Amino acid sequence: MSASHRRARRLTRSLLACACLCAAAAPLAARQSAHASPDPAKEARLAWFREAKYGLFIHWGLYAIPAGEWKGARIPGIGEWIMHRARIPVREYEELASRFNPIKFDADAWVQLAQDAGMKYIVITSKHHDGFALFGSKVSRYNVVDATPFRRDIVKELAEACAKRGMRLGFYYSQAQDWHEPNGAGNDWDFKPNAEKDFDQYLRDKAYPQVRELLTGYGPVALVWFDTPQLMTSERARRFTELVRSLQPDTLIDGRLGAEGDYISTGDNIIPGEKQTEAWETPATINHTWGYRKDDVDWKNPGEIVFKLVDIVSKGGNYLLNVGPMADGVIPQASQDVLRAAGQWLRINGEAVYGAWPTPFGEEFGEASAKGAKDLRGSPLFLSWNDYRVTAKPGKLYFTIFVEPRVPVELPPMKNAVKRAYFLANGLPVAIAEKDGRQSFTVPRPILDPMGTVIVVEIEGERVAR
Ligand code: FHN
Repeated sequence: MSASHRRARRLTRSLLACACLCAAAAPLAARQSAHASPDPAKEARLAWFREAKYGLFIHWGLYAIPAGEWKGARIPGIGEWIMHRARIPVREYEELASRFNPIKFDADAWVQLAQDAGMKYIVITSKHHDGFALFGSKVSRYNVVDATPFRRDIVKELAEACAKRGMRLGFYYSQAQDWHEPNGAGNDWDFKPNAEKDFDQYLRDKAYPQVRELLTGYGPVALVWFDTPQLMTSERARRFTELVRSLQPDTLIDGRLGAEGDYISTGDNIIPGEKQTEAWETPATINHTWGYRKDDVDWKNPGEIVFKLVDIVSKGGNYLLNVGPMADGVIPQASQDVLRAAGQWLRINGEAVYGAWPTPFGEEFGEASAKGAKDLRGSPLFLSWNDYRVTAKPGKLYFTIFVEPRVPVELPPMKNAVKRAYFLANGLPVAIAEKDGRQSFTVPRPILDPMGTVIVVEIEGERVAR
């Protein structure tokens, strides 16, 4: 295939995908330069995270009961925002607690799902913006133990199941928005506007003590996932950081506290266009909502999940993929099926993912529009290509092929000699040809695995030299 044909083919399938990716890349790259000198303590904390690559996000709370519908009306938007979207008064919304009785909740089954999916950590909403705690808090009775007929500490059960099965567990905690509290950020339909609130009273009497509870009563906490840092001055954020560091020095802090965390959190569902050296994570939905909505059945398919995971890993990041359990405690079967199918792929091809380095190349991500086109935000348009992604380990390059190539795949230029190449799935050799100083391999058709065929290229030396 000629270079121009290849460019044209890629151009048509990537125009839509790229605008938001590029928009995300700029701030990431900019922030990266602020951390030029590596912090050894931070790097030590991050070691497991950089290895893990793939985690399960769980958004669960009272919002799973209305599931996107309030008083017979469909409330648009993400499910966990229903209280805000429908301006539901606190007194009405909190009645949901008396109906929260998820008798099918089985912490072991959830951890088993994450393991079947090939995920290495779990992050659960210990308290989302609605203010309801999924753990037995002594600080506020608005929690699963004191306010529901269920009376079981969900976070504790999950922590025990994770400890038993060797799964790391982290806690999402909405540090600023709390629509249940008069002085928490965000609820201006029951309470005063944010600017007139005594936000420090809320922090002092609920948020700081609850974070302390989470870090003292539930075993080792892999990370705290703060979110939407409204009203978070650096002083207010610093107190959260101090709490976490003093109680569990190994616990990671995400990138949405309102102060520097241990890693960068991208925007929701945003994958940057280029690789990044600082640790980062994309939180992502498996359909369109985080909290369960009964009308959102637009599940991503396993192939899309595998592509996004490998794309993210090839750029140095982690993929935190969400499920929204239903009010009875069951994770929707369709989302379980998708996760397990992607997990099956990982069982065969995980070597290309876990602990893998980002690509030593980068030209496979795509190219800037030659015609100077701009995206919706006016930034230069980047045309992303989805043919293959590259991840690496010492002396090995993993080419994960997503689009059946009609012509030999040219290896990007490098000084290293190639020792051999083979399919990761079955070890069968792949011939490397050389022409005009460029090395290439041919992928037999039909492609071995349409979800992603991994070809391992072994090279002289640990790392690619260019
Ligand atoms: O407002 C939240 C939203 O409900 C969800 O928790 C996501 C997950 O990243 N974070 C916020 C929006 O970015």
